[in-house]
Amino acid sequence: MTWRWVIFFSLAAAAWCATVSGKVEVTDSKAAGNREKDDSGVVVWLEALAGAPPVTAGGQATMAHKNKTFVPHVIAVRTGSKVRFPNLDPFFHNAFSNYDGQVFDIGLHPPGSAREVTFRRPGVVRLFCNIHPTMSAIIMVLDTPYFAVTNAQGAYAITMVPPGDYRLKLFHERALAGVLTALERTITTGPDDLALPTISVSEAGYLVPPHTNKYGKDYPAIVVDQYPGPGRRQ
Ligand SMILES: [Cu+2]
Repeated sequence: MTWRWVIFFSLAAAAWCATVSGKVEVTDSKAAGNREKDDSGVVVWLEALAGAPPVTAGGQATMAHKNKTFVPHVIAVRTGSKVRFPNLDPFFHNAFSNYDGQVFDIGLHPPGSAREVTFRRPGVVRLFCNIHPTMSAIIMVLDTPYFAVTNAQGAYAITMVPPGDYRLKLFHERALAGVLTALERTITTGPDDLALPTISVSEAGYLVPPHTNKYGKDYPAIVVDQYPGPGRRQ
């Protein structure tokens, strides 16, 4: 097959695919009174009801250390994808996860450097920094190419979805597992774009789980950043 036919079939396949879009509204948030309304960070994905997920090359994503936070706070990637962790702060950081999902540890991470981790195991990766106890983030590793993460307004758009029947699933770090399971639904896509009704995700009953450092111990009471020199206190 010539490259012209490859382009033709690729464009034809793209024409048959749809965008599935909608809005997620986070409700019952304990933090709602203290901050602007923020419906970001909810992962929405589609799993085909028939057949195996299509084989696609692993993607690339970035999660930076910046101002003592992981930016962005939530990302979703396909299994086999590489996530790059650049340290944009003038002091050391770390990223590790020893909970569910893929276990990893990028070690002591100097300012201006970047580390990469390939995520091969599907699941929720809850990651932390071994130096700064307030830092946390989520990497959702999915065995499907059809996913999106909501923006601050709760909007999502899953592109290039072939016609078929799918199970729509959600993940939100401050929602109980039973709440998320109850929100699952089956959808059918055709050649036209599909706009779904708003989905409300309740944070009721959620308690922030405490976490330890990577050694399973409590964090030190005072964090001493190790750059640009010893003794710098935050
Ligand atoms: Cu840190």
